[in-house]
Amino acid sequence: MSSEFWGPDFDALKSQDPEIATIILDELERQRDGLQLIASENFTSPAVLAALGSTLSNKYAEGYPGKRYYGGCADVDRAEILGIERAKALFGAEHANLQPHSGASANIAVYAAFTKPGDTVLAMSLPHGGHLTHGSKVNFSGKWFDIVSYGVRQDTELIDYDELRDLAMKHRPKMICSGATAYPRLVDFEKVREICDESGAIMWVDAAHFIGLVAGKAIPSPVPYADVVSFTTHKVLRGPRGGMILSKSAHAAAIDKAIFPGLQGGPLMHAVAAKAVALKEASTPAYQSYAKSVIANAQALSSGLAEHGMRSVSGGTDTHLALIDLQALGVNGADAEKRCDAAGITLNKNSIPFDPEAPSVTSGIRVGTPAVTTQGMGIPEMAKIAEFISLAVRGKGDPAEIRAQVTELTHAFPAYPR
Ligand code: DSN
Repeated sequence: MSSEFWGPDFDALKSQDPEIATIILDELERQRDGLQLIASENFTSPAVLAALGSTLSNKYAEGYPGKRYYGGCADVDRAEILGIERAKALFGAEHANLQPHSGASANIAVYAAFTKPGDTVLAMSLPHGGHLTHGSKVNFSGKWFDIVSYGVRQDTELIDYDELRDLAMKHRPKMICSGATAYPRLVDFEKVREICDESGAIMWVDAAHFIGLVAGKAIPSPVPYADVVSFTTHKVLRGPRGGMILSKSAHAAAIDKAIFPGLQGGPLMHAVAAKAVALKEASTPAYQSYAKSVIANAQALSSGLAEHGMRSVSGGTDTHLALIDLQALGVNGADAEKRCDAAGITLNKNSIPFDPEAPSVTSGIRVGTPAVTTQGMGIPEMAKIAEFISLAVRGKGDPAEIRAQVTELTHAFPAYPR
């Protein structure tokens, strides 16, 4: 073992490529100074960043531990084995694959493992909170598969499990996908399992958004119910950008083959190692307390916004995000996003269920608390953030003045201390 780490040398980057170095520093400043409320973002730890910036990036390792197509893989094998063992232990999973380069890659692998082009898949519609890979017409999933979509009820804005069951029995899909990107409530996995058993479908959960809350034992896990669970590692889970798949052992070979050689070549071993680091961090009591605070903060932010006339879709949240209906304010999502940006508040416009506006405009915004909770903010700060958002979205007050208050708040809770 070498005792010396050879890693990021920012001075070298500054002298060799000042243009890129400046961009990296500007982005760090943006992350530090502003409020980061994108529900799918977080601040990774220095340990995760060190693994990501390591010389493991140099190694080709097509295949799996002990079965590689290149020599010299003994060390990276150890990293991947550790990561797999940590994932299985943390989630109580029978099988884990840490190689997907992203959430979309993980999802493509799920389709490849369980379906053939033309098969019917039942998934949540994008306008009701789903994801591009759940059958959007502009995505491979919508082009290559016969996608039947389910959504939420108009009165409750909650998943309509009766509709889900009826569609499953009528269309007999090969696979049913649950999980979404803009659904603030818990999914009833037991019910979805029953529907899958009744209709003979594979149960696939895309847990990208909430897997970190599962890791932190803050919400129920889909793992005991699902045949396969795909997710990203960079959201609440706070790992590197990337994907992961858990499955029952009966599906292990199909999943592994779908990833390699089915879809990907060499795994990104620096990212695999960084995922292992994040899994270790997520196994601690400190992380469990973080996950609970993420939800408490999201609930406080949702209530705070409601006090300012911004209704949460479904009346609140059980998770890390809230979907806000701006129709009562007469401001669309695109304008709200721009106004917040000008005030140093980063969030995204988002369609709400039954949205009369186009996806490029929308009637809503989505806010999430993973990043601000990592910074150490709590309930009192959520009230302040709700006020800042209200001022910005309504176009009241000088954006520069709101931005100054935002910076004062974020400097009291530094993302990456100076
Ligand atoms: N793009 C992600 C999000 O923001 O929700 C989903 O993959």
